[in-house]
Amino acid sequence: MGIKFKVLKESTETNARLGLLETPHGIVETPIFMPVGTKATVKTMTPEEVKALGAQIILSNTYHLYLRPGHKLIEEAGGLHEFMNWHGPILTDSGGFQVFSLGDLRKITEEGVEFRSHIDGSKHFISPEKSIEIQNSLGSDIMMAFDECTHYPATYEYAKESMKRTTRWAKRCKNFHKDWERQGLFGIIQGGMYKDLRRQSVQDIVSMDFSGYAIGGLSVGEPKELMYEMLEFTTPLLPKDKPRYLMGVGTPDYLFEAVINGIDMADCVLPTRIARNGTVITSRGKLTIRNAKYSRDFSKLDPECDCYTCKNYTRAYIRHLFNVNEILGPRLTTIHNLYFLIKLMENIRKAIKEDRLLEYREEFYKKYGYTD
Ligand code: PRF
Ligand code: ZN
Repeated sequence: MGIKFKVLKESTETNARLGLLETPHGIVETPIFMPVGTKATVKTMTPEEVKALGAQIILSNTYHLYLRPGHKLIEEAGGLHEFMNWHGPILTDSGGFQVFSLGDLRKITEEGVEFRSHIDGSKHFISPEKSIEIQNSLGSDIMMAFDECTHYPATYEYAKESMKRTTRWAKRCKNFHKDWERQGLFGIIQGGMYKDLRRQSVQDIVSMDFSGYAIGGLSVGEPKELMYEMLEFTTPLLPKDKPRYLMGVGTPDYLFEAVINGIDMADCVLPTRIARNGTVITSRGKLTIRNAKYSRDFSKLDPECDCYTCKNYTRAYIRHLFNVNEILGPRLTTIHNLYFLIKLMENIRKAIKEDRLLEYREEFYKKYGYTD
């Protein structure tokens, strides 16, 4: 069965597409936003709640699960789906990005990356083969190739060396993976902020024929305009008949621009992370619920939202929960933020279907308060 992708409709006014992504654990409508469950849980939510919000696929992380509880333990449990009781599609990131975020704690060689655990300092080594071995044990529907997310800024020389290494690692991942019926594998495009390197990366990675393609190394601290420029340059180079995934992007404006350029999938920890410190995404922009001005505000978080939180609770109540450190606070804001982005993508799919994506974007930006 493996991974199958079907484009249902191409937008007439932009490069956006409407599609269906078939995985061993179910079908995903694209474009889609994937909530992040790094450590085999979307923080504060049960899988049933995540599903009820409308999530169709979640993302989890090789690096974190390898360290704790260990991929062999998860394999013993019957795989990640069984272990965490999420029976829909799961995508796992390869660990590359997380290991590279460790800074001084890691050393890159041709063979792979040596690093010290951020938990207890113990020494580990992840190679492309090891990353696939771990992801095979986890049993995710979609695995990611082991890559190096080139830091920003990077010199041309470094970005090139790093991109070439990512290509060699991708080849090793591809050769090591055996059961393509049970698990798909996506290749990752790198190349820093250099167009010719991006083009080369696309050429080399696409020639290996993966189940889908991800654009990595963007939204890593570069100015927004540069990120849009690279996105606009790189996405159209990817094959039309395979899913395209923009890694680590999840603010409403980035999601709009990604979809308009032909991206089918995106993920981000942002909505869940900011929810836990009391920041809420609404149709009128972001708000910080701890703010004193909400102490007697008995309206809902977002006047236009019909999530469980907005149907039942007021800003004043949620502010109170955060003020007294009650655990229900982060749960309610997480529900709202995830629902907001899932609903946004649903609206985006509908707008593509009805050929009014640009109109919808304008309407959204006006309300949200984006000036550009
Ligand atoms: N590579 C991997 N995961 C990622 C990234 C990447 O470049 C990014 C960059 N935004 C987020 N997550 N493997
Ligand atoms: Zn809501």
